[in-house]
Amino acid sequence: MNHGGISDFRSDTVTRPTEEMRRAMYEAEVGDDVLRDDPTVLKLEEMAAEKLGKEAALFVPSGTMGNTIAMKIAAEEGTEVLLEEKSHIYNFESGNISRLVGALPRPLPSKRGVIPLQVLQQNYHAGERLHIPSTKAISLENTHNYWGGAVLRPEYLQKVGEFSKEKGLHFHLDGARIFNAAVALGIPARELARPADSVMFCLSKGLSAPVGSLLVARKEFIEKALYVRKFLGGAMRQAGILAAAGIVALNKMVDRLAEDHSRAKKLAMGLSSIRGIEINPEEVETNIVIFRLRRMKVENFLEELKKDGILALGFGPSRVRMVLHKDLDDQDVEKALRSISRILS
Ligand code: TLP
Repeated sequence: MNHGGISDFRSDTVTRPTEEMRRAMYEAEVGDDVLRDDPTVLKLEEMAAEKLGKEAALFVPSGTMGNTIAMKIAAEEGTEVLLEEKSHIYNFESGNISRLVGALPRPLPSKRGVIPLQVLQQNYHAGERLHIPSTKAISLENTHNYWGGAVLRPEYLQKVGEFSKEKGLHFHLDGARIFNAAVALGIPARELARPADSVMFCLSKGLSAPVGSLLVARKEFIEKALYVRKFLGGAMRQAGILAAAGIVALNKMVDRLAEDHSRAKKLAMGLSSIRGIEINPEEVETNIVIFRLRRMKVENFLEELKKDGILALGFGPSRVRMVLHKDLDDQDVEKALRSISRILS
């Protein structure tokens, strides 16, 4: 089911709200969330905290803001944050760790989002020397966008959690797509969230709500987050209108993510048999499909695809990203495979 004949594979952020979301938005009971009396926002926050197994939650306008707030509280000027070199927070969030926190982001290599424990250990600085910033936080991403929706396992997260505790670090999880990870593993999202001190997740991606993300953590952390959200200009008034769609997203849109995952697999399998494309379908675990073009330039490829009513994103000099979501069905996948075969033949 595409919109206006266009099959939009650019991102799961393009999903339109469902009828039920629109109805819930229309009917939402609202208050003033800056005064903390919007009942729908409070209900969404309570649900989010419960689903992620944390004490409290805060509704924020975007994933970027949720991550930035977490970093602002977890680290401080002149300290350091360990993160993965291809992470969204490091590459695509306007340099906020440096600009707004004043901390040094230290990008570390990984195997598809998994930074070896030894690498974390080697890069941890206790700050005992005046000229070396002390490490305050670790941030990981689950699922990992750049690594094609790769899933971090609970056993690994547990080890990072233990390391963080031992060193007194804050462990933040950019869980923009944490429900995709949970559905792929067949476990509740709270099992992935447990080792982390804070988690940000998005309602506006595969869960299809129009706007919003949540930051979940302990109560004291979320109390501080309330101040930082205000300082960043992210406090909204009758935000219950938006939160209402988020409640529907959490109640109704999580289990269906499995459909996106199986379509992503189908697309990846199809792509792997097209000459001129490099992809390992085994690596596709969730809703993101990334492949390399062997000969054609990405811009020309995207241009040709567009002529067939298909949109995708360039993700680096020879990489293309296609993301599955609720507004794409089997026919869209078949149409894309036909078009790509034609373009590369
Ligand atoms: N990702 C967007 C683009 O920015 C690339 C997308 O289309 O995938 N963490 C992760 C892992 C993300 O993928 C994104 C958005 C964010 C954070 C930021 O969320 P927003 O866009 O709500 O600020």
